Amino acid sequence: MDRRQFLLGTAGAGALAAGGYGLWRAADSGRAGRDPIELQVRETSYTFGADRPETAGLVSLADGAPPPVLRLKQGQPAHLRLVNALPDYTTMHWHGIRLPNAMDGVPYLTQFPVGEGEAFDYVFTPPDAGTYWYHPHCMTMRQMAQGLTGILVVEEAEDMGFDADVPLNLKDFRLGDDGQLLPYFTPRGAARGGTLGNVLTTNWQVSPVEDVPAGGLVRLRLAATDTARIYQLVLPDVPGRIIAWDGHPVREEVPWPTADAPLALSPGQRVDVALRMPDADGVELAVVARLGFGQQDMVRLRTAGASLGRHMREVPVLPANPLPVPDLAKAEMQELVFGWTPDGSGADNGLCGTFGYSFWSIDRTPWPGDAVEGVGPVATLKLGRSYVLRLRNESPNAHPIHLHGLVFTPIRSNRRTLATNPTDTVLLQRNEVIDVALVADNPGDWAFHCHVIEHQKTGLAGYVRVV
Ligand SMILES: [Cu+2]
Repeated sequence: MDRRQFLLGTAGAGALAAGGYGLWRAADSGRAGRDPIELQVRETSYTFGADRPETAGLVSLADGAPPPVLRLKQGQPAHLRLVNALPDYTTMHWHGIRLPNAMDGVPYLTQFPVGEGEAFDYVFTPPDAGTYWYHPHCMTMRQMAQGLTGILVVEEAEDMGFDADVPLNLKDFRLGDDGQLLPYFTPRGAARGGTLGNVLTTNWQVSPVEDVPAGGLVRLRLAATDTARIYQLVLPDVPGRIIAWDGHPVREEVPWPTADAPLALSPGQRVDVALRMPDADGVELAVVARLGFGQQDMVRLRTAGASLGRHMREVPVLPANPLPVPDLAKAEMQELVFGWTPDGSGADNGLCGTFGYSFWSIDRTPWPGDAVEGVGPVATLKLGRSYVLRLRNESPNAHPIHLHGLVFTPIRSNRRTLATNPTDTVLLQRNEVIDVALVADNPGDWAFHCHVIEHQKTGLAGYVRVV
């Protein structure tokens, strides 16, 4: 079905999505009769600390609380029913999960926007374990700024034997003195590195304290779900190791960050860290974000109880995910250029929101909008073939480039040595060219965009077709 047929066929799609379609998928995957996990998107209010007024107009899946950590099992079918209780359209995207195209949550490309009072059933079986996340892909700028981002953990089939598992959702809010949300985006921010928030939170808390077992092995799951900020992180000075990057167990070591060389975690990226906590009770250690001026503890880990006496050598080697291996000898190269192409017209995103202007482009063409018919893919890949995509950043800004539905591996950069770990989101620094290798093993139209949402929504978006 092409985009035009899809648009023509949408009259009944909402009802189908709410009723038969998802249930048919569930039955098809052998899970009929098991209840779906219901995720109700709703407005809520919340207080970001005792010294602040309550903030209204937030969006979550829970009342007075951040969107929950969702936990699925590798290789087991999941059925997530999105119910929209907002007076606005939405969809949900499962960032980094390799799933059927129809479950990917991209408006007009893979589904119709979900209206107020409507539902959509997302049914898929996550093939890969690891740390992923979810966020809307319709009214993305507004709803993410309002808080609708959450961590999605896909647990390994076997218990990995950590003494604590701590998901940490890093996300800024942009609040005025009255505690209320400031405008979600600015033309100045959209034209540069994005509009940064002024309240840095972890799981919607400012510098929260997490109790973890003394002498224990702790797995941190850090996810950068902000719309703009590239976090510069320094990890506690204890024995530890980076065990997974963007969901997948690392193949090549990622250096332990230091104050001089912090770990850059850009919008959309995740890192899993194993730490061996000190033996004494009541010791506090921080994960620190270094800022332009000063720094902030993103979380304080506090040891509790008698030492468990664990050893770093007991940290398991995470089992490799079943990823396809690109055949570099046969891979065809395609180049994609990310650049600055200002344009007074905004994208036509139908029911999913527009800024009214464009600044950015792929191959010098700003994305005309999710709802525009007849827009072709930025690349067409043959199913099952290997490719090298040359990602060329012609702009002086950094862009975390995200590809849906497929996993790719950065293999070289013109500016630095890269760890060649499989990913779904790679940070292209200013004027950087990175070659990434992939196997086009998942058919469909896969959104491909910058994860600085102000860049995505002002032109730096497109899709890759796998047929
Ligand atoms: Cu960008």
